[in-house]
Amino acid sequence: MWQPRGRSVLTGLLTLIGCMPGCQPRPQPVGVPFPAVFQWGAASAAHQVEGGNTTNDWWLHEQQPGTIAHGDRSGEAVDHYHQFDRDFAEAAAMGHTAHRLSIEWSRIEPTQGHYDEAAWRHYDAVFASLARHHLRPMVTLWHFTNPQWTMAQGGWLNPRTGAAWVTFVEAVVARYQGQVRDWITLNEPNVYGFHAYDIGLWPPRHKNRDEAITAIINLLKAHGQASRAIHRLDPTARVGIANHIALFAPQNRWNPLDHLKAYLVDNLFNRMPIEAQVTGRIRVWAPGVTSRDETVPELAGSVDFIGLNYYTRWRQSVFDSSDQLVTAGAPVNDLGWEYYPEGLHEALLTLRPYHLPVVVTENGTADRSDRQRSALLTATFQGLRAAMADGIDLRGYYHWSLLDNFEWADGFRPAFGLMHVDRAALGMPRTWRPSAYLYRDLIRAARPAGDVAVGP
Ligand code: IFM
Repeated sequence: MWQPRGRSVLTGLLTLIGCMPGCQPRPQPVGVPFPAVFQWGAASAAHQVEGGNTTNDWWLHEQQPGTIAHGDRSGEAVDHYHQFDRDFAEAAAMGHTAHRLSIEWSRIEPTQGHYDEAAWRHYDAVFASLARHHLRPMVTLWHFTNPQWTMAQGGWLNPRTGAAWVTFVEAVVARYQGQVRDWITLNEPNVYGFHAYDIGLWPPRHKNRDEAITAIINLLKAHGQASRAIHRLDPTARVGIANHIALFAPQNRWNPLDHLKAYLVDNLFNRMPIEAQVTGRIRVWAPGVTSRDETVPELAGSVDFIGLNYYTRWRQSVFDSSDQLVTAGAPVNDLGWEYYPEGLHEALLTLRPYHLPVVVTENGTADRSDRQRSALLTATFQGLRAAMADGIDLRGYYHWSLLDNFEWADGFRPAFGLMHVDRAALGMPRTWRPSAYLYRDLIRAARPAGDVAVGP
């Protein structure tokens, strides 16, 4: 079991003079084999692909003008609600062995305490389809959306939301244990907390950093309870959180204050949630906002693996209030995020101290032209092998995403899909992008001969 290690003054000083976030990993051999248990797949989330999620907070939010880029609304999304079987057939044809999806809480429980039988039957059919296509499910139990009734009760600022969600989690796990063993309780609680309660871009559109930290802490505490409940219902279950890790590096490597800013942002955004889920200790130090230190017994040892969502690196400067500056001259994707696939290896190395299995639960890029995605996939496979050579116990890679989808406040323009979706055409036809063929070939080459998809 991982033992908590305090971040010493020495560690802090080493960070300031040049390594930790932003340091370059050494070049690695390319021949490291992937273990037979390794899962290959793609990840998605209900609200971004299903369509028709009318009873959650995002649906309400989208109806207000000015909330989503280009006036988009999730609407029918990419109609995965009706086309899931065909979509899973395509994933299987790409050689995927697993698929990460989320169950929409607001569909199952549209009003508090009332579980919708048709919604259950829909997900029954989804899991039957995954099994038919030999795709091992990894199921996310909360991916940013909330039933509207929870928001009327104060959303994630109210610990009762966590208690209500744990009840939903118990119902889901009771129904699907035996079909599902890999559970992601929460997707990116850090991203949600800051977007919904600090930056104010996502519902409920608050602008208060202290509230953002409270929401993240309430999510983490609920995760701790959910993890206990899942293991109680199925002792063979494997539970994790999909943690968004962004790399934070100084804008000016000679400026110690830029290093300090990168260190503080990294600590609050990346390390705090991971340390909490592993050790049970929640330590927040946000100068000028709040500092918290509490121990939550349910959180200690609450994850069987660490989920990593990696996308990009952000520069930090004391002369700029933004914490999302892009490296000067660097290539960027369609959302203006630095294209930096080498960072996956760096992000994986930050997880080494926890001595737990790691799953890359998301990684990809917004690239409608598909000019960057193939190079990203090639670099990613090198990064995965390099991380394994460095001792990371890697168990899976889930590309974000199988299909183009609804990218929250950025709407439908950013295209993350291995498959392009023509939303304007009848039936929303899907087409493989060139990178989908490449991913298939990389998986083929990486899988040990004779390896078959492992069932739950
Ligand atoms: O689309 C999102 C997803 O919902 C969470 N992780 C990052 C993705 C790309 O921004």
